[in-house]
Amino acid sequence: MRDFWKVLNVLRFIGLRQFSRFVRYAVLRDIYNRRWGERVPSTQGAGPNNVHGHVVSRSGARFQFREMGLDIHFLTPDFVRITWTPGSLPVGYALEETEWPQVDIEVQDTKSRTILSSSEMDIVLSEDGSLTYRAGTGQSLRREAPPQRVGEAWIQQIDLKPEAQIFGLGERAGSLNVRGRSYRLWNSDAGGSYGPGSDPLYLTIPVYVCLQEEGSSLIFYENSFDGSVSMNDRLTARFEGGVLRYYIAFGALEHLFERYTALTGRPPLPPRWALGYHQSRWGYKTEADVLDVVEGFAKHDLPLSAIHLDIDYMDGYRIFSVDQNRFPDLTRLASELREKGIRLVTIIDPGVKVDSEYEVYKEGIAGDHFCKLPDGSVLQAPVWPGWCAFPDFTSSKARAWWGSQYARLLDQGICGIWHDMNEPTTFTAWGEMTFPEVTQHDLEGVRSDHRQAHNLYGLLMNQAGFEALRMLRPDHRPWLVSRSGWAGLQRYAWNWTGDTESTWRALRMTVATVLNLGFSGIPYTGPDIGGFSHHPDAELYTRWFQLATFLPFFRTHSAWDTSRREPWVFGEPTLSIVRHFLELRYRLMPYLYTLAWEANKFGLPLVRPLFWSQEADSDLWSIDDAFMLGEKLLVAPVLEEGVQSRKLRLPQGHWYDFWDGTLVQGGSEVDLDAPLTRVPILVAAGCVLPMEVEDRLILHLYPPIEGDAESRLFNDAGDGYGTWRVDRFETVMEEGNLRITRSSEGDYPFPYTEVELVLHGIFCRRAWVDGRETAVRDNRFVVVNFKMVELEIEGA
Ligand code: MIG
Repeated sequence: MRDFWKVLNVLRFIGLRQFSRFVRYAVLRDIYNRRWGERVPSTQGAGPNNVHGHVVSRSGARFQFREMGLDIHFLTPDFVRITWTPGSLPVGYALEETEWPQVDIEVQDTKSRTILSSSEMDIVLSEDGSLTYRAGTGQSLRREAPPQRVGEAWIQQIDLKPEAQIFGLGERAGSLNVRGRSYRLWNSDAGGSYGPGSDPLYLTIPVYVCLQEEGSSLIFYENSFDGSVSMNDRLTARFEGGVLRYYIAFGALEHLFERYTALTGRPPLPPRWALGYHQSRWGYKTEADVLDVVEGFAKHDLPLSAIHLDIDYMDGYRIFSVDQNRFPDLTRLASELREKGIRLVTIIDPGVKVDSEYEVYKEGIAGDHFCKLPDGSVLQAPVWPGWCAFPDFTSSKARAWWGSQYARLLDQGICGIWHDMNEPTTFTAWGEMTFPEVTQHDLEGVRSDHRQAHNLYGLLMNQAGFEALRMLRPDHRPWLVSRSGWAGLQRYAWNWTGDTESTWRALRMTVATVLNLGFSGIPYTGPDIGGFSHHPDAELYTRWFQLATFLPFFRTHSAWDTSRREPWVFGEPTLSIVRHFLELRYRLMPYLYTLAWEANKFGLPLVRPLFWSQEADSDLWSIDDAFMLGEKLLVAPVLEEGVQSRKLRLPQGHWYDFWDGTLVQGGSEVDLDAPLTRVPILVAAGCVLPMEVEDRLILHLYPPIEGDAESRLFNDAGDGYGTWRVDRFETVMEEGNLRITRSSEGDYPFPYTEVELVLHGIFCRRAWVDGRETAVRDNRFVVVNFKMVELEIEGA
């Protein structure tokens, strides 16, 4: 049934003309899979059987069972890699090159079990192959039954504590806590429109965080095969091939992220412009369309950082080409926009049109860069241009060739690249919308088929793109946004959440999707504002826009047959509200950019759950209609139609209302005012929130109620690889006096000519900057390059 709707949706975009190709491809795909697919005899599930002996190795130990091998390897004393064999090893695409130091371990044998201990945890292996992990207090944190092997597939079962909640698994359409159902690990096109419950989606990652009272853990399965994770009383993970390899870390959330991103990499700093607003639409077909949009933004006084060109800019959907009638001089257009501070971004799909006159196709054939079938013929499948061939991104040679093509666009002044259809997706009348399973892949010479390469395809397309941009424009930071990917995507690209439906429930689900992507190491993502597939009304658009203002990727986009969605088409009051939030986004840039630096430095996501620093408070665990933007801002978007206020259970501590500065006591449920013009935002007490208007920095000070707090501000040139600086602001409240001390690090000169300090929630009687008294007006005063500010507070 779901297939039927998918096909119908695809037809809507494609028309009947292409449809015969989809039938033909579906038939061929099934024939190929039948002809060349190995029938693995599906044996009875077998466990490891009794352990025969072990050898202690560097940082771990290896065990031999009758049917399986087990390798336990500590990367750090609290981070361990487990590998059950037999099977093919992963190629390592997910991993950042990291040298892990040797870890001292102790091995202790008793009659029925072996205990491996590092300074931070014990792993208890029973004779039958079950594993128990104990950390910290010595309590058992995780218990794994002996794995089972059925044919080439692995099945693992883990006990879950009744209160345990699970987060992550990549991109998911549902609630924040993913426990209670089954999810597939197979990157898939949602077919033009999806809402809550749709699974799988474009970007699956076998990683999850388990929150339970005894302490949290993170598990990453380094296995790219088709698989599933289902969770009820127990968690069952299944992978159709490979070795069963996984990494486990224990500890507080920040620590788990630190470990996972040390393993799979941290996102590089984006160019600063990418954090601005992007306008897109499948349907900006010509230069005139683009100029019209740009003019509209200028006329309505709306800031804009980028315009995206969807597939219509190409000549017959030929990748890396430009339609000369629609865009007669892309170079001129790009440079004209660039002068206005607007970047052009172009879409790139992996499918290369089969066309003997077309340069890219000819080169791909000549260089042997395309995916093939077992008989050595090039795989062909239909996508936008008709029949296409597809580069084998699992070959470094193919990646380098593909990457060299980006010069064609960069040379014309394109500043960013948008990767679509890289699940990979092919059009088909029925069945899986992807390559036949028997498609051959190089996998750096290991050679395997699509069952192993499928989930890696998008990741590696981005690796190719990222490396190309690094090489072709060495003084600029690459900016790519991708629909698909896998573990490690964060090293190369941002993500967007694909073809969401234009409904309130889809808006509601977006918060959980973004949070779970963050739990999966993908911090930069965001939705198509207003939803992709249909027409939002003014209220839905406004609420969606308001939410996205506080998400890393801030872009409006929609399908070609939806009505136009530039902010002004909705008239007033939408236009003014949107303008206000756009301005707010740009004012928040110093804060956002500092979060980007934190993501790069420590692996922390920009958007975090409410329990981020209060894990012990289990009442916060399942809140997925609000989030933290960094450590200091709590955003409670309006996700329901027609409402003017909303409730929220606040984390502990003290908070200030962003809009009027009132102090709000945390730890209980509050009612928040939310007229259409406003999103409830709370600021953590003690925060110095950096905002900017042109080259003026405004430090908004929200005094601590007791004790001290630290805020950071990161600055550099906003692109390239030059010097940087971090300014730290420490706020201390002491006997009615408030002190702000600033310390700086790094060589980049302080970029603001003027700094203003604005106090919230208190009344300031007198102020001293570096010992000199300064005039305070309306709780504001100007400071430049201060080291210390002291304030005498009214009524404190
Ligand atoms: O088959 O390029 O998710 O953002 O506008 C649809 C056309 C292909 C899907 C993307 C969407 C994009 C559309 N693409």
